[in-house]
Amino acid sequence: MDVTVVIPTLNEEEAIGEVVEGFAKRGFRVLVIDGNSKDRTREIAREKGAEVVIQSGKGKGQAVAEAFEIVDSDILVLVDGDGTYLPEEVYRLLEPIKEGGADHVIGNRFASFEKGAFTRLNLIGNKLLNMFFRLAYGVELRDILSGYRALKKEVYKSVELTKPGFEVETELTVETLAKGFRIVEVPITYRKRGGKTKLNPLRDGFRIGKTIYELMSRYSPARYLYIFGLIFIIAGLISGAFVVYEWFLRITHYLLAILTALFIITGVQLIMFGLIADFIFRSNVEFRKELRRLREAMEVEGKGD
Ligand SMILES: Nc1nc2c(ncn2[C@@H]2O[C@H](COP(=O)(O)OP(=O)(O)OP(=O)(O)O)[C@@H](O)[C@H]2O)c(=O)[nH]1
Ligand SMILES: [Mg+2]
Repeated sequence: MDVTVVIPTLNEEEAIGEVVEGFAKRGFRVLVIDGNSKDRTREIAREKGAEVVIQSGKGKGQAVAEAFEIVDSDILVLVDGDGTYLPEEVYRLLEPIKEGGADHVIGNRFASFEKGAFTRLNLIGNKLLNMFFRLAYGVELRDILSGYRALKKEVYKSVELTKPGFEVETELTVETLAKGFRIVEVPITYRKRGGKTKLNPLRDGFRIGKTIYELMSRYSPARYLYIFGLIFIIAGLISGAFVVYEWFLRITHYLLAILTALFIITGVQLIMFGLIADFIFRSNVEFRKELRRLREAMEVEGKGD
């Protein structure tokens, strides 16, 4: 299968040579998408055999989105240029796709990471964001922010990336799930970084958390409705309890009683709409999956002729 390795870089002269070489000598085509580095990153990358493109906009997310347009291989491997991931482990990521068991493979860094590869803040932040993700989406993934991934052409050509920066991994994960593709995680090694980080843990961590929340509407639009429905019902229960309590004291609140009924009816309705929205959305995802399976089966048959 034809594979292109995409490496987004911004001032990574310390590590980029080793990374490009690691993939190039194993026969992979390498595309470096550079954010206008002020050091020798582009020169070194070219020397080691990469094709180098300067991104048209700003941020890792924009660079990745642009690379997805340029590349046309069966599989695209995405990896950072800071030397934290091992080129020789790329086969672990390719395997599940080749075997037909996955459309998008994530390298799970928590499997084995070098001391100092995560700062303490990054480790806690990563764990928290993954936990939040599992809670919000109900999908059992351990390392959604990993920078080492393999994607089938269908996936990288159909995901819609709108975020410019470090929200890109979150968006990639959510879009893959929302479009009905299968994600698999495989254990990989994570090494300590050479060169300076481009990540601002607090600012970017916050943005990623916000993105996980915002994108819930793409994957499970109903969850918003559930939350609002629940708020209405709780408000209704509180005002209702008050009305009943006062009624026992022989004080009757007509208006508040009506309001209570409205709160609870509205809340229940919102939750019902949510259930319907969820049902429609999920059948849609199932439908896409089924269509894809059908198309694949037809392609296999077509090749047999
Ligand atoms: N093209 C491009 N690449 C970028 C940009 N910002 C960061 N990168 C690259 O994206 C990759 C990931 O960035 P890192 O700074 O390593 O972020 P991180 O891996 O989340 O954080 P660390 O754990 O500190 O390494 C690196 O190869 C960066 O050079 C950008 O604006 N444009
Ligand atoms: Mg890094």
